[in-house]
Amino acid sequence: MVQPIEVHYWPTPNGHKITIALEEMGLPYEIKPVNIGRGEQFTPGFLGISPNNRMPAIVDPDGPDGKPISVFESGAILQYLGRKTGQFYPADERGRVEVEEWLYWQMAGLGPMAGQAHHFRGYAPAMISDQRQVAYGAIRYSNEVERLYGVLNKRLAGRDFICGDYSIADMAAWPWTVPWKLQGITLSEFPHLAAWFERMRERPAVAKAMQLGEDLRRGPGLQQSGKEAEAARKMLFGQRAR
Ligand SMILES: N[C@@H](CCC(=O)N[C@@H](CS)C(=O)NCC(=O)O)C(=O)O
Repeated sequence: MVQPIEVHYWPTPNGHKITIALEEMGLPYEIKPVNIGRGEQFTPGFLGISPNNRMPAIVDPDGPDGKPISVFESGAILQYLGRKTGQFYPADERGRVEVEEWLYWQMAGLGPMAGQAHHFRGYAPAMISDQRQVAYGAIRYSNEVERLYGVLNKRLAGRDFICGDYSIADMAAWPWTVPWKLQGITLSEFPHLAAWFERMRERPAVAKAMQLGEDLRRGPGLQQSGKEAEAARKMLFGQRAR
């Protein structure tokens, strides 16, 4: 019997990438929630598989040579799953390079920049009394995210998916475009991207993965009180080596 892949997960864009991939690939999996607002990313067990104290991470009991393997970093997980199943990650070198270009574009560009935009637009205004300090970061990262939307929009002109055929590059990028309003983006200004956004959203596997995230967030005992949300902010922001 195929044993499920453990998915150490919390419903954020980086987490969604992996549940989308697993749904699309038809692999059995089991969610192991890592409530990052409650500091579960710092437990020794989790750090053993994800030393950067970030989710997502997976443990595949049926790794290479049939032995278990753990993988952290969402891009590495997508590549691993793509290689394992031979799906959504071309085997030919040219096709693979193209998918990797856009996967790394997301990992090094869209994800981190959008993450900073979320921080400066969504969280910082309530945390910093001098709003001028917030403005510089908000403008810098909003501009960069907007530029990246422009790049992706151009790429998607005449293509249904980022690399033509649906691939792990789409699974990586799409979850980061879901909070477009929070990023200060007007989606209709990017028509090719907007069409792709809908194309992605309508995929049953994508819808299922997103619903799973919603259900987890609403799960019993998981809603945060105001105090808990504040404690979570303290936990998440201002981390240093320790
Ligand atoms: N480059 C990493 C980033 C992962 C990441 O930033 N995860 C965040 C949630 S989206 C997290 O686990 N944060 C916990 C923390 O900041 O302590 C990846 O793509 O896997």
